[in-house]
Formats: sequence, structure tokens, C-alpha cells
Amino acid sequence: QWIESELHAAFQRGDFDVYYQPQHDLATDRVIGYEALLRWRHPKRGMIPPAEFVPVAEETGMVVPIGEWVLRKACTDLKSLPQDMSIAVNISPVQMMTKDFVSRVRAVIAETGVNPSRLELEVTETAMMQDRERAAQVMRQLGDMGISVAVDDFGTGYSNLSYLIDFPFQKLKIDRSFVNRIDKDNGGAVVSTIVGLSRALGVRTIAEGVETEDQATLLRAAGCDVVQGFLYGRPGPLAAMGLDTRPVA
Ligand code: G
Ligand code: G
Ligand code: MN
Ligand code: NA
Repeated sequence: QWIESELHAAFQRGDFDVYYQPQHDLATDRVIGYEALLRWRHPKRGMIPPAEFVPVAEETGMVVPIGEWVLRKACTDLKSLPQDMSIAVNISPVQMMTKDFVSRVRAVIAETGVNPSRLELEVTETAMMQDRERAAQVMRQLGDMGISVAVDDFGTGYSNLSYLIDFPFQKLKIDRSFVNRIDKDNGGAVVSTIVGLSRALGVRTIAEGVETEDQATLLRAAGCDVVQGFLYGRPGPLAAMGLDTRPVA
């Protein structure tokens, strides 16, 4: 209740921030980019996690301007990262299904002047299954602009696999719940199957929520391409990522 009544003013006031979490390439052992993660710095309640306020922002529609703000911030920050690094931005299903979503993305790219191939948009299975034709159209248009599309939280959304494989995307993000269980029971087989599916589809895989060396070893053995998680770094301000982000003269 307080979330709904405070969200708008908090956004106007500038109480939102974007944190970044490194994404680590297993083949080269290097950071290849960052995921942008929204944060609400509440003056009294402290840091409010997105899981608490994003669903409310989706109900009220506030997620549309907030999401565009995150995208603009990420594109701006991208310019101070090394040329070979990318940034991944989460897109709410509500945001993705607005009529002018693709043209808004195009406008932000033009305005910030970033190379679209350095931008990745994370869409959810839920968005894809809500309106399959529209979602596929949006994903195709993003791809045509040179933006990479990742399917986030893969395997958690009750999606129909036979539909999913018809969508144009470049990366599959293996949900934390699978990584959690990779060293238990048939957890390894499940992850190997997801990687195998991705290879058959010609897309890359990224695993999230990697917390231990054992998980990393098993992911490497399974053929996973990229990893993200506390083992490699917690989400934090860009300035805390240990990068030389001085603007190029
Ligand atoms: O950072 P954290 O683990 O608390 O994020 C929790 C969830 O919030 C994640 O599932 C993530 O996808 C979502 N989230 C984080 N940032 C954004 C954002 O900018 N937009 C949307 N729509 N979701 C986000
Ligand atoms: O978009 P998504 O929901 O996948 O966002 C990732 C979320 O998971 C972020 O909010 C981040 O804070 C959280 N997270 C990142 N790394 C780890 C990890 O290694 N373990 C756990 N439990 N959570 C993580
Ligand atoms: Mn994500
Ligand atoms: Na996720």
C-alpha cells in the first residue's frame, strides 16, 4: 500500500538507482558485461528490492517510465565501459507490450549514441507467452536493430517449449533455481539439457545465481558460456566495479 502511494514521488525525486552485476565469460575468464539492476533507495526504509516494488509498478503502469529511465541510464553508463563490454537491461512484460516500446528503445539509442550490439534486453517467458505474435514481432525488431535479446528466468514460466523455440533470441538465461540444484540429484542433467537445447537453437547460455566454485565447475563442464552471481561479484554501483571509467578524451 505504501509502495503504490510513494512510488511516483520517489521516482520524480530521483530515489532510484541502477546497480550493476558482472557477467563472466567462462571461456576467457573475463568480465564481458554487466546486468543493470534497479534499486529504490528509500530515505526511511532503506534499500527496497525490485521484487517488492516492480510488481506494484507493473500494476500502476509506473514500470513504463521507470523502465525507460533504467534503459537510458544503462546506455549512458555503457559509454564509460570498455568498448568490448555490454550491458543487459531487464524489460517488464508490461513495458514490452506497450505500443511504442520499440520506437522508444530506438529513440534512447539514438539519443545516447550507443552501439546497439553492446546492449542486451532481458525479456521474460511470461511476456512471450502473453501475446506470442506481438512478443515475437518486438523481439525480431530489436534483433533487426542489432540488439541482443536474452530470455530471462528460463524454465520457470510454464512456457510451452515448442512455442518458445520459434522466438528470435540470442541468449538463454538459466534461472538461479537450476543453478542452486546443479550439484544435487539430477540437477546437472537438467542444466546440461538446457545448454544442449540452446546449442541446438544456436544461442548462448548464461547462468545466474552462481555462488560456489563447484557450481562454476559443473556449469563449465555442461558447456555454459557465461556466468553471473555472488561468486563473481555482487550488484553494486558502477563506480564500485573496479573499472577505469574515465571518459575517453
Ligand atoms: O536485484 P534483484 O535480485 O533484487 O532483482 C530481483 C528481480 O527484479 C529480478 O528478477 C530482476 O529481473 C528484477 N529487476 C531488476 N531490475 C529491474 C528493472 O530495471 N526492470 C524490471 N522490469 N525488473 C528488474
Ligand atoms: O533478473 P533477475 O531476477 O535474474 O536478477 C538477478 C537477481 O538475483 C538480482 O536481483 C541479484 O541481486 C540476485 N542475485 C545475483 N547474484 C546472486 C547470487 O549469486 N545468489 C542469489 N541468491 N541471488 C543473486
Ligand atoms: Mn535479469
Ligand atoms: Na533472472
